[in-house]
This record gives sequence, C-alpha cells and structure tokens, in this order.
Amino acid sequence: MSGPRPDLVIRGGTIITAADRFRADLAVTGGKITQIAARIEDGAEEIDATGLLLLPGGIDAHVHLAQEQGDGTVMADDFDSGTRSAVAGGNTTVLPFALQRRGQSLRQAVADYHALAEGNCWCDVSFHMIITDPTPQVLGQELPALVREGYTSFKVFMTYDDMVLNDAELLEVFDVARREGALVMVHAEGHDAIKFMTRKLEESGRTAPYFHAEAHAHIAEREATHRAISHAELVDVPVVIVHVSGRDPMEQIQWAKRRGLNVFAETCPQYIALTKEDLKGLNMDFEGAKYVCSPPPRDRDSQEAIWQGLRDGTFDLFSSDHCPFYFDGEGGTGKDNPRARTSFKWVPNGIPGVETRLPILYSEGVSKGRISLERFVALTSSNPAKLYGMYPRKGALVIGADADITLWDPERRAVVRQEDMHHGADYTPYEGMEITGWPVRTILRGRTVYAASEGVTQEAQGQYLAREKSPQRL
Ligand code: DUC
Ligand code: ZN
Ligand code: ZN
Repeated sequence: MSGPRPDLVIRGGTIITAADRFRADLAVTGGKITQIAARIEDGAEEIDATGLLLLPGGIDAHVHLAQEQGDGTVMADDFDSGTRSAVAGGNTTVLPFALQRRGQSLRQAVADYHALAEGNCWCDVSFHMIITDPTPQVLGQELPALVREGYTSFKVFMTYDDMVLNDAELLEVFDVARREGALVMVHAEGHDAIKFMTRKLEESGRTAPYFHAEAHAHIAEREATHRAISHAELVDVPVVIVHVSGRDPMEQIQWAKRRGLNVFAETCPQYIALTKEDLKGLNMDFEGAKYVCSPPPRDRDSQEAIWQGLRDGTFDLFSSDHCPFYFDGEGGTGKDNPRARTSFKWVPNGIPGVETRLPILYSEGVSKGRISLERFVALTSSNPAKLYGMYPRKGALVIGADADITLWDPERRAVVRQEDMHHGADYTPYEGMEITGWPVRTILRGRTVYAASEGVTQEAQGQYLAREKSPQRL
C-alpha cells in the first residue's frame, strides 16, 4: 500500500495492548496512529524500536499538582514539574484534581486549576473535581453543568476536617452523580475512628510519624470502604474506591463485585513497595515522615493480597496518587515543619510517585512474573482511559488513536535515585530500589517529549482533554 509519507514510523518493536502482543511497525501522521503493519514504507522521521516494547502511553489517573494546602505547607510540584516528571516516567496523560475549597464555587475551583495548568503541561491533562462543599448551588447547578462540559468524574473524602463529607452529604452527591452519569471516586477512611485513634496516641505520647500508620488504621479503611459501597448500592451509582491499601478493604470490594455491584478499585505503588515499617524512619525518628501518606502502607500480608488483587481483577486501576511534599521545605513548608514535629497529625499526607509508578509495577510485577504484560497495560493505561471516558483516543494502540506511545526497554536496569528524578520534591520514597524495565522514550501525539538519552525535550505541548462520560464498565 502506498499513500502520503507518514510523519513518523516506529520500526521493529513489539506492540503490547491490554489484550495481546505482536511484532509490527507503527506509523503516525498528524499526531494519530495511521498504520500498524508488518512492514511500513519510510516515514519523515524513523525510530528504531528493535528490542523495545511499544506501550500505550501511561495514564496516571490520580495525581495531585499545585493543590493549595492552607496550613503553610506547599506542594512540591506545579503543573510544569509534575508533568515533566510524568513524561520522564513514561506517561502521556495525567488526571490531577481541581480542589474546591469550602465556601468556594466549584466552577471557580475548576477555572483556577485551568489557569495553573495552561501552557505549563508536558503531557495531556484532564481534571477530576474534588467536592468539599456540596451546597444546593453546587449540587443543583454547578456540578451537573460541569459534568456535561467534560469534567465527568469527581472525588469525595470520608476523612480530613477540611474535606470530609458526612453520610447525608455523600448520599446527596452520589445521587447527583447517578443522575448526571458522573463517576465518583471515594477516599474511604473513617473520620471518627481516625480522630479517636489520633487522640489516644497523642495522649500516650506516641506522636512520631510512625503513629500516623496506627491512627489511619486498616479497620477504619475497611469500615469506610464498606460504608461507601453500601451508600453506592442504595443510590445505585458506580464508585471507584481509590488508593486501596491492603487486604481488609479489598475484601469489601471483592464482596461488592461478587454481588454484581458496579464498584471499581484502584491501588498504588506505595502499597506494593512500602510497608508501615518504613514510617519508623531510622529509629522511630522524623525520617519516617517521608513515607506518610493516606491510607498508609500496611504489611507484607497486605502486599501479597494486593498482588493477588492486581492479578485477579479486584483492582482495575494502578495509579500513583502522586502527592508530593518537600521533606526540608524552606520556612516550614515541607513535611519537616515545627508543627509536624509535635504530632504525626500535622505531617502533610502524600508522597511523590508519578515518575516511578510504571517502573515499579513493571519491575516488581512483570519482570518478577507476578502479572502479565497485557495486565500491566490494562492497569496503567487502557483501564484508566476506559473508566474515565478517554478511550480509544487514549489508552489504545489502534488506528485513529492519539499517537501516545511509550517505548519501553524491558531489560534496562536502574536504581531509583532522587538525583535522576524530574519531580520538585527533594526526595523519593523509593530511593535505592532496583528496577528492571524502564521507559526510554515517551511520545505524545507523535512527538517525542522525553528520551532517556536527552531528557525532557521540545516545548511544553500538553493539552487539556474534555472527557466523555464514563461508560461505567470495563
Ligand atoms: N488522599 C489522596 O488521594 N492523596 C493524598 C492524600 C490523601 O488523603
Ligand atoms: Zn485520597
Ligand atoms: Zn490522592
């Protein structure tokens, strides 16, 4: 077949999809995939992918960038550094959050995050909303209108003083989601149980970062997961339980899935690569703050359960929950701030991970034979694209899709080092981790935006994506 010369031909690689793998050349014209064939004629640009895998670009459906904290701490990544880090980690799309502050209009929150992102993104970006103040105006007007405009998913919190929704509010918000066809993401940790545990721990002088893991007990996560699922069943709305940390909440999700409920689940690198022992630091000291995130990492048994869940379909999504803070932020802006030294409850919750998400799952999962390559692609690209209304434009290597492609070297060995990271944080919680399999080139709509040999290239050309409503199935 001959036609106009393609803009780009990637030759000699192995294409991996969520369903199969095969050797083929791939051509790109106008930023779209135009041919996949055993042999394609010459392109204006040629890339030799011999020995490499061609994956649909990573989609990290859970990242936090430039979120206002309100307590003097600041996030270590804005849209520029966060999306640079994303492309260096093999991602072509990220979904950060537009956080509504209490008292703020939801539409204003969305506008504010657009202003932060505009012109500063190295990969494509779309927003989930976070609803903290479900006023009649938000529920009756802003939320329905925004869903129709392409903000088709939002997150709610069952804990945190400044974000928690009570059960009545959760039910109301779920009801709007059902009517509008929006997908609800739930941070499922029981607020009262955490507050109770925190008070008990503080009263007995147990204030080091490690005790964050005890306060945010697995039981509190299990209880909230069950409660979220029950509310969703009552209202008849699909939900995504995000950042599931271990066996107990997983059992609730398995129970729901067995009952045929439309419950989806996400887990993250920290729940396979870290345990609560990491929060002890060197000797129950403040170094442990580097690993403080919510829910916290659990134990080896939970790690085993997570692997089983990644294999058997309990989990649909593997996201980073990238939520970066400095350790030594200037003027008390980081995790190590004077208030946090008085109690774990003031340590900012979150760790960086957008750049290491794919390498960690590949190395620990695919290289070690725990999951297949196809499952890797499903969890990290195709499923997030489907569930969040971007498929098959994103998350698929098919003709007509955006040419978002990650070239992956399955043999490349690396050790995770802070000095090699592109994120804004001053540490990585995965320092020293040995990895087999690493992205060597990230291609966004046909243009190389990251090459291992050159670093992040070109100008920031990420675009905002309005999304379709979720099909609410995979
Ligand atoms: N929830 C998140 O999703 N990210 C970081 C902190 C949190 O509580
Ligand atoms: Zn959360
Ligand atoms: Zn998060």
